[in-house]
This record gives sequence, C-alpha cells and structure tokens, in this order.
Amino acid sequence: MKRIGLAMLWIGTSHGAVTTGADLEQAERNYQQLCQQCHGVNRIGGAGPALLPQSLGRIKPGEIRQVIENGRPASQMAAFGTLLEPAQIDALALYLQRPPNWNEEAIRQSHRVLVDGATLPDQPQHRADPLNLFVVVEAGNHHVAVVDGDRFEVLARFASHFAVHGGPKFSPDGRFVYLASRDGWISLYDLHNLKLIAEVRAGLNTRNLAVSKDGRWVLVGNSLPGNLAVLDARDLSLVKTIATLGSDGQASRVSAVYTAAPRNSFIVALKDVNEVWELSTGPNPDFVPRRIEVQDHLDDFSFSPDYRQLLATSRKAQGGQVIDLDSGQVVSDISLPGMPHLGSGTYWKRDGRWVFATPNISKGLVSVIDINTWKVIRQIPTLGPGFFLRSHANSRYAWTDVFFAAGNDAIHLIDKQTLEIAHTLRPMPGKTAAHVEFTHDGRYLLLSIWDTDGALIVYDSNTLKEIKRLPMNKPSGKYNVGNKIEFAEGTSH
Ligand code: DHE
Repeated sequence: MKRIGLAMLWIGTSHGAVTTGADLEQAERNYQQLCQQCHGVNRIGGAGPALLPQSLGRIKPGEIRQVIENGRPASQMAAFGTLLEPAQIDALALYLQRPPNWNEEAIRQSHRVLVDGATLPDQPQHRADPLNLFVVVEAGNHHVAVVDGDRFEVLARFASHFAVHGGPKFSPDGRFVYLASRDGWISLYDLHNLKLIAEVRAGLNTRNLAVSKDGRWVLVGNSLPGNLAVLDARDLSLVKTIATLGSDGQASRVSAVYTAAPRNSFIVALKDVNEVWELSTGPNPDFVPRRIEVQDHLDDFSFSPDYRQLLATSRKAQGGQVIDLDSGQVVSDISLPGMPHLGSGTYWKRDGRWVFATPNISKGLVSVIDINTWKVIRQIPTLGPGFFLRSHANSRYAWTDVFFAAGNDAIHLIDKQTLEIAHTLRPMPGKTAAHVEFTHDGRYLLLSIWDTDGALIVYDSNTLKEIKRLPMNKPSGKYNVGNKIEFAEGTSH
C-alpha cells in the first residue's frame, strides 16, 4: 500500500507530540477519505460500527489507536499503519473520541434557500387534486415521488438526502411538505409548484419532525447531538436549538416529536431520561418545555383520538402505559406481549366504541384495545411480526404486514368489525409487501413492494382488485396530503 498524498496530509507533528486543532481537522479529512465508507458519514455506523464517544467509551484509547494501525483480525477492519503516519493515527484516535460538532452556527451555515417561495404562484400549477396527492419515499435510490392520487401517475420526482425516514409532514393547507433524512437534512418542497424550496441540516442524526398546528414552526428531534431544533416553517431558517437535558441535567437523545393539534403543542418523547415534554405552539411561543415525569423512557407511543392521553411503551417495559397529558399521571397499565409498535397503531370505531390496534415487531400478532377500558379485547394471530397497520374511515379492513417473518410477501386484511383476518394477499410472491396509504376518499389504496425491482400497487379498497402497478425502487412510506392534514382516522399522525 502507498501512503496517500503524504506531503499534503502530514502536518509536521511527530508520534507522541501534542495533537493540534489543525491535526484534528486533518484527522477529520482522513476519516472522510478512509473510514467513512464503512463507519458512516457522521460516524454513526454503516457496515462497520458507530465511532462515537458513546460507542467507544468502553475501549481504551490505546486500543483504538492499535485497531486503526493494525486492523482487527477476523473482521472487515483493515490496517492503516502503512497508510498513515503515527501522529496521524494519534490524531485520528483522538478525533474519534470527541463528540461531533453540530452547533447553531453549523446549522445556519448549512441553510440554503433554493427558491424564494414568495415569488411562486400560490395556486397549484398542475391538474391534480392537491388534496389527493401522495408523497412517496423511494428508499432504494433516495428519491421522493409526487403521485397524482386520481390518475395514479408520477407528477414529479426529486433526489432526497440520505435515507428519508418517518412520515413527511405537511403545512395545514397541504401546499408544503417537510421531509427529514436520517442524516439530519430537512427539506421543504412546494407541492403547488413541484419545487424544492429550502434545505437545512438540523442535526447529524435526526429522528423525525413535526409541524405546528398553525404551520409556523417545524420541530426537529435529533439523536446526534441530542437536541431539538426549532425552524421557521416558511424557509427552514433556524429559530433556536434546545438541548434535551433531563431535570437532573442528564443528556438525552430524542425518540420522536409530534404535533398535538387539539392541544396546540408539540409533544417530545425522550430516549434516555424519564420525561415527556410538551412545548406550547400558541401565540408567540417561547418553546420552554413543560416536563412530564414518566415511569420509563419512551421509545414508541401513540395518542388517544382527542390527544388527551398518551399510549406509550418502552422496549424495556413489559407492556404499555396510558399517561394523561394534563395531570402527567399514569392512568392505566396495559398488558401487551412482545414489542408492540404503538407508533404504527391506528384507531377505528367498532360497535360505536373506539378501538386501537397495534402491530407487534417481535410477535406475530395484532393487539386490539378498547380505549374506554384500556383492556386488550383481541390478540389476532398473524403470519409473523409486523411493522405497519393502516386503514381509512371508508375501508372495511385494516391492512397489516408480516415485515419480520420469512413469509413477508404476505399482507393481511383485518375485518375491523369481526377482528378476524378476512384476506391474505401475496401481491408479488417472494417480495416484501408493507405500508399502505389510502386515497383521500378511501376508495383506493397504494401498497409498497420493498424491493429494488419493487412497485407501488394500487388496489380498489372494496373489490381488492389491482388497478395499476407503478415500478419503483424500494418504495417505503407514502402519504396522502388530504388524509394527513385532516389527521384522518386510520392513517399515521
Ligand atoms: Fe421507522 C416512522 C422510529 C426503523 C420505516 N419510525 C417512524 C417514526 C418513528 C420511527 C419514531 C414516526 C415518525 C413520524 O411520524 O414522524 N423506525 C423507528 C425506530 O426506532 C426504528 C425501529 C429503528 C431505527 O433505525 O430508527 C425504525 N423505520 C425503521 C425501518 O427500518 C424502516 C422499515 C425503513 C426505514 O426507512 O428506515 C422504517 N418508519 C418507517 C416508515 C415510517 C416510519 C415508512 C412512516 C410510517 C408512517 O406511515 O407514517
């Protein structure tokens, strides 16, 4: 192996000498050139493990240096001792033990306004019904498609940042959509003009985002650094960051952020401290959190239809708990086996009473809960653990997958009244079928086939006949504008 660009890389320190700021800057460049491909752009891991202080804490500094120099036997980790000088290895080992820096200045510098939104027409510049558009995340090649929900044609398609995850969120009128990528980039797209308006990197590793009831603010929940970023929804400019520190000062990552429209607030779940935060989004908000103490860290949760209660689970807990958001008190414990995925759960009316159903990511069942009594009224066995569950007020069925099982090409249709599996479809045998979203009127639905040679399949939601197939590269989530801005029954919030 040759020493790469040594004259340019070498900063002039000798092995054992003090590592300077310039050495660390060079170490960062070396990281990007040599390590990033396996360990991730932000050191958050990829094919190789994350290289962050949190994940390296148990390893002695000398051992970190030794692994860089000699590699790790019986692993993919190569030796860089012949490629880097000893002092460069020192600097790289030190660099990996420091937290990545992403402060307000870095966020502001990353901000790009691509088009001045005020100069664009405020009426749709296309023929499609603006409330029946779908925003579709094409995960296989990091693109986003805008699909006409009447003609089932792609109206526009644009490149996204790396790994858009979670639900895009919309402005209250449905004109703008906000997307969050796992690598911290937030994008603002105008669905009337089919144009990307602005982008900002709000963090290094982002969980998700929420848009306030009045459409003025975007709240971004980050894992790295552990904080919240408040953005101006008009152009994504940074308003402020809020470090997510528990009342005892302990730093926490964010699990998720949501808008609770009836409460005119944001709800924030924290991953490492036993607190849920509520941030008012009323007039002139100060974004100072109201802290609600909870029994466990919240990894996954959903709301009651009136947003007065939080139905929460923790991966460590033995089930679920219902938390009253006004009093902060736990109202009820719910015995739920396995690992219910409450965030993907959905509500519907059965015999005039609200029920809530949740898939389970470790057991092959869907649990149905009566939300007046908070009792589990049915455990519906499925072919395997599933991820998503979706319905619509006008649909007789709730659609769920078996994402984590060998037979994940199957999709179950649960009859919402009998609570039995009425149909099991296999749309493309051998290929994972998961995640459904209905058209605004509920007459049709779009289903994803998560494969490089995948597709969006359009079904008639009553006859279950296939209407159309749009080839796509691993389409993941898809989101109907009308359903989303109305917080419609059956879809995710
Ligand atoms: Fe997701 C939504 C968390 C792994 C695809 N996922 C969400 C949301 C959260 C979450 C908090 C709600 C966001 C919102 O509404 O704004 N997801 C997590 C995890 O903690 C988990 C288990 C581990 C992780 O890596 O973060 C996880 N999720 C995945 C995947 O592996 C999936 C299948 C592929 C991917 O894209 O990474 C995946 N998650 C999705 C999708 C949604 C989602 C498609 C949106 C669902 C919706 O209909 O709204």
